[in-house]
Amino acid sequence: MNRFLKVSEEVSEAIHAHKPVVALESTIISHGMPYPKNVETALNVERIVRQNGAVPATVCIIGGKLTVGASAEEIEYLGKTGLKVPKASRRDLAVLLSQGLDGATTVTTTMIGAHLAGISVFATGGVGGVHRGAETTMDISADLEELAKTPVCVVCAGCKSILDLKLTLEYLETKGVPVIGYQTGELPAFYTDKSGLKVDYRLDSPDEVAGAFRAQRELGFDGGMLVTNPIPHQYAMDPDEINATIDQAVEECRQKGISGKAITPYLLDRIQRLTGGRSLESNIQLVYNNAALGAKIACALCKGA
Ligand code: PSU
Ligand code: MN
Repeated sequence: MNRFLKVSEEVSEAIHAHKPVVALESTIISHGMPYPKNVETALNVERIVRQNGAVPATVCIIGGKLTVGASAEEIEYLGKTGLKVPKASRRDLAVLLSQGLDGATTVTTTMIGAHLAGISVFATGGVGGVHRGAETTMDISADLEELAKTPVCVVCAGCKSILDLKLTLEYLETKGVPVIGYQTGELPAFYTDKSGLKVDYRLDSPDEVAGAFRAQRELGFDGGMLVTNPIPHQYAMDPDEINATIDQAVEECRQKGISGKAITPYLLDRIQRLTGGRSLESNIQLVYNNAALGAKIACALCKGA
């Protein structure tokens, strides 16, 4: 096994027994939500994965180990330490691991950890994408490259409109990443279940998603798959309101000159404050919804294996 990888006993046993496992990320804990809601949410997400028949594996970097299956104490530490835990994308891994440091894994590095450990399904809230204005800033999340080259099925609630959703879909098409709408033909936009953009394919059951993922593996393709699962309607926000808030946050971000990896956490925090915490509640509910679907897909994959 890779000397930088640490897989918890429970997760390791489940993988070896071909039981369903769902990977979970830690940037959402340290950078995506305030303490203590972040810890409470992360522990609830693990519970929901279990209730749906799979073993949760929260991924993070602790003391120079890419940890797959964080303990409750580690989750508490990541949540409490918050922004002081470096947000770790692919380019950060070598230095953080060799220096024995900690890190919060993004979608990119959670996919890497999942794949190294042998986990095929990963559930989260939102993935990174092509930022608005990327034609001049070149700010395109490493998450899209990772989806192109690492064979993990990522379940999310679509992309936030802090991104250019149209360009994000174009980029994924170029990279050969299938974008699946779960029980919808429209790309969900995180806080809302509609974006006005079509997804490549609509699939209606965990079995169908598992079937597509299996086919991709049998074709010998390296890449992953993006399953977009709309926020349950009762938790969705009003599109006009949330889009106006996002526009305001993006404009403030631009005026303050915030750049690079600080952009996404800044915007998430601003949006949460501007909506008086209502967007946080939506965010939490959509993550729960994705955790349940991720577990069902992981179960379907095991059943057909
Ligand atoms: N989008 C969200 N919530 C998040 C993130 C994105 O709605 O927490 C996090 C994820 O960890 C994602 C990362 O992988 O931000 C993308 O950051 P960047 O845009 O810097 O690549
Ligand atoms: Mn970026």
